[in-house]
Amino acid sequence: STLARFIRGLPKAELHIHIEGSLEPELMFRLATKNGVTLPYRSVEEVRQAYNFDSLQSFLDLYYMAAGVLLHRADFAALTEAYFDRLVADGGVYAEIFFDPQTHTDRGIALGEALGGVLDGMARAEARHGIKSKVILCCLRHLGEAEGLRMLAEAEPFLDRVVGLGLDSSERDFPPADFKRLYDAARAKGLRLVAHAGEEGPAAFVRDALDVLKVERIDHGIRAIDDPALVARLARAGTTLTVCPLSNVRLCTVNSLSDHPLRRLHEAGVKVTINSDDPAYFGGYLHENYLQTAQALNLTEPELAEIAGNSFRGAFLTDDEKAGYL
Ligand code: ES4
Ligand code: ZN
Repeated sequence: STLARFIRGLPKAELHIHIEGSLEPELMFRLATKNGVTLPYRSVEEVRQAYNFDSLQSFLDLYYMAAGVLLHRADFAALTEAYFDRLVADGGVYAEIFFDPQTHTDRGIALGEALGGVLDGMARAEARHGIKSKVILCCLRHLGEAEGLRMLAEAEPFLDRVVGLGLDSSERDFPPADFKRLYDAARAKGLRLVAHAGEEGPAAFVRDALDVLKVERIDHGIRAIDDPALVARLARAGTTLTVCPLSNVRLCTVNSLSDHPLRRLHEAGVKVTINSDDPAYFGGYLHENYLQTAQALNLTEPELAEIAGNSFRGAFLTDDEKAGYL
């Protein structure tokens, strides 16, 4: 269609992608066989049938299990390279990817192997497609702040190759304010700061991520829609929200794409972006998120261009780097 062609041709940055969430069932099986890891499924079809989530936690349980097939540096590189092939096919020209060190170090994988493989994949994607990217390390909030501080300390030798710190995993029982010391420590090391907030948790968690953690961007942030004063503040401050529409539908945090808060946030002047979150699990990569959202919310071409522009304006790029994309 005309709309699909317009979107594919629109230069876009992806700012909310968990690289482990780009593990397609085919690669999952291939790595399981190669690495001698047993999966609780007999086929790719059976895996896909399990992608029927009713909450964030129901997804996370499967997602952490599946990450168990990633053992070697080359596995992480293959995962990452495959993601960038998809992104480039979708008209993506830049990405900031999330990586969860604790998912791997807690199973005895050395951080240098896992993160090294991701960085190898990023370098290989740049060599093959000319696409640049940066990596954000995410703290698994369900493990608590002390474990997050240990992760940050362990990452110290690699921080010259890391742009920022994020906070992900189960939101409701693990409020942003519990991670103040971690964020203070990361800021002192010069890291850029983001956090998942207002995905399943309340608008107050978005406010606390801004006020207590002093993050520059909010990942998801859709529950801000419940608090008009907060929406006005996000608009006034120019805070970027990295919204993931297909993820929100699949995890039942919104009822349907057609009443997704993205349109109302955009109309209130909030800098929203469109992203894929965990594309192998949620039914689509960047293009599919743009297309389905545009169709459901009747986003016009100028609106889509503005949203794609937001993805560069909100990126952790220097002004010179941004000028090359905008
Ligand atoms: C995630 Cl959708 C989502 N929410 C929170 N944490 C995550 N980690 C990977 N995907
Ligand atoms: Zn996410």
